Amino acid sequence: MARRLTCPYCYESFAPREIRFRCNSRLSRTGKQCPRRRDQVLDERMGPRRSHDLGPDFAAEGRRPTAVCPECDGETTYRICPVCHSELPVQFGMVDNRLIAMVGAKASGKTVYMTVLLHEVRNRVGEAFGAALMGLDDATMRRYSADYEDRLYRDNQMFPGTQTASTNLNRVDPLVFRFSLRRRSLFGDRPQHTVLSFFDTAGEDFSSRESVELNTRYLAGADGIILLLDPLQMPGARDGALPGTPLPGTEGLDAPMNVLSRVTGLLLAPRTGRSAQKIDTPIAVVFSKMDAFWHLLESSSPLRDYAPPRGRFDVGDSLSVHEEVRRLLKDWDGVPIDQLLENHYTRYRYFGVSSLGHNPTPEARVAPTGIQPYRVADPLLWLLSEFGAVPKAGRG
Ligand SMILES: Nc1nc2c(ncn2[C@@H]2O[C@H](COP(=O)(O)OP(=O)(O)OP(=O)(O)O)[C@@H](O)[C@H]2O)c(=O)[nH]1
Ligand SMILES: [Mg+2]
Ligand SMILES: [Zn+2]
Ligand SMILES: [Zn+2]
Repeated sequence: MARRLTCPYCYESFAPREIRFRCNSRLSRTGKQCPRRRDQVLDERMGPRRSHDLGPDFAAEGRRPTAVCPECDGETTYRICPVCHSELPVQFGMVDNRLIAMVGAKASGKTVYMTVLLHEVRNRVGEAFGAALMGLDDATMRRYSADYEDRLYRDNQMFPGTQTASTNLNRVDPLVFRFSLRRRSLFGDRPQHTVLSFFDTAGEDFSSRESVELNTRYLAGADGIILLLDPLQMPGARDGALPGTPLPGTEGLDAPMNVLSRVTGLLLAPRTGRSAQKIDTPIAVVFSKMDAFWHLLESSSPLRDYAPPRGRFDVGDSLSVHEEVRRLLKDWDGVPIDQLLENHYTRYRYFGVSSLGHNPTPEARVAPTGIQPYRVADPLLWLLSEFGAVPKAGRG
């Protein structure tokens, strides 16, 4: 089968030659100029937010970096997705394009985690790894700062529950970033780019039938999965949580085991006939809100320690966290989770993180001590190291 590409905006896949172009609407050599207009397809798929006045789109040989507009004879470098008409990243199809799906039950901490993770990668982690993270398009930049970063870091507020995506089944609106790492090689310093696409799902999207189709596409197209599980939603763990921890109500909530089963079902479904085979998409199984459990851990626990800040993904450290979480799962009645992962996935790794480092206040604000993230970047760095986009250190 020919190589297929997956759009980081709509998660539909297509052959490289199917890529379309958009006229740049400038005055061409022959003195013609295409008028700007709204793009109906983009409107429909991505919402009117992304579709202001744009040049017309047309088909041409999608494997080439440029094409000539049939209406005005102008040459354009804007390549667009044939399905949703989003502008594709420069060198799309030539640089690594990695879609990372983030899923988890309602109130498991996905929105807070994504906000803190991206903030950390743009700042502290980026510095340690010599990496940069840039929004790939204006909408991502605007939305990340207005809807996420400002709310948490400037206004110190938690988020309302994320809106379900199922109001428009075709519409996904992920945040798309370019992760660039300077890599030293025999040929000198050269940046290596990876496109990362994050889709902040609403927890209930994994329990309602209507949105299963959308999520199947989303998960099937992903190169890596971050599954966020909330120990406060596990009966065996809840009781041990730090006194004063706000416990998510159990009404309408889904136990982490059920969320994992459903995600696994979605990943196995399109693979009829091969169902005996394990899922090879790497899955980071991340336990959130670990600050509520620190008091139960010995001071020698790898979950009290920080990952060594070496600018490499430390394999030994990650494996000791993995084993520690597996041990905790036994205390938390979570052994079925471990068995399911073992039976169905070739690559899974456990993580324990705290996005905030503390409980929020009863008014749903950041604690006065501020945001003190713990190990939030480990899952992403593991996935990137599995893709070969971040160097590993140590065994493995
Ligand atoms: N103690 C502690 N609580 C956290 C942490 N992260 C999130 N929480 C709590 O979990 C609540 C839900 O977090 P969200 O990120 O909004 O959860 P979500 O998974 O996006 O929820 P939906 O959008 O409804 O699916 C927050 O309002 C906090 O009360 C953390 O690191 N530590
Ligand atoms: Mg949310
Ligand atoms: Zn034109
Ligand atoms: Zn698309």
